[in-house]
Amino acid sequence: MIVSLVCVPLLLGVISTTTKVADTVTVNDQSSENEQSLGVIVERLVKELRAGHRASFSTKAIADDVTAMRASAIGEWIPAVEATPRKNLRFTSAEGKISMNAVLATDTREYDYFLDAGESDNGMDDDGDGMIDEGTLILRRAGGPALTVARGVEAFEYEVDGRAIRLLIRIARRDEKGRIYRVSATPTIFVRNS
Ligand SMILES: [Ca+2]
Ligand SMILES: [Ca+2]
Repeated sequence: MIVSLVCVPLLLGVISTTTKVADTVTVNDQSSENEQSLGVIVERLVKELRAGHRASFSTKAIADDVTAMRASAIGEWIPAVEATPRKNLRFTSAEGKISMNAVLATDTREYDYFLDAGESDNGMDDDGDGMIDEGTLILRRAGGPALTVARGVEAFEYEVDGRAIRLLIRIARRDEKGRIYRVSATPTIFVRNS
């Protein structure tokens, strides 16, 4: 009897992690193109993160990290800090290789988010284009050049909690009439490898 009680939450956990990524995408208006591109971005991120190595996760140090003596300078890459929202992430992932074999995984992926010129991170639309705190999400693979993943990104944030990563991405688009469309995704990913 005790065994069956223990099994229920475990089963529920498995079901929730296999929920399709698309289910976590929400749209505030008709913007199928925007939704589709976010879906593609999130699907790739989820795959890469699932096949990632938890021990490889690192983030750029912020002022708090220097104060807490986790880093000697702001911007230095340090091991991921748990339970605090961060905007950049570097990790190695087995995705695209033999995804379950941690030993063969080598590719380093670095996601970083930069505010547009004219925007500051203050919850306001500083440059008057209707989008709030928008910026560009970039990806560097194996130390290569920065590739643009998406522009008009109003939020790219994640929190690490053990092997779980809670991600938030919100993308905004402005049509020719100046209307703003937003889509967001908030997947939780469980990293396979330690
Ligand atoms: Ca703006
Ligand atoms: Ca702003």
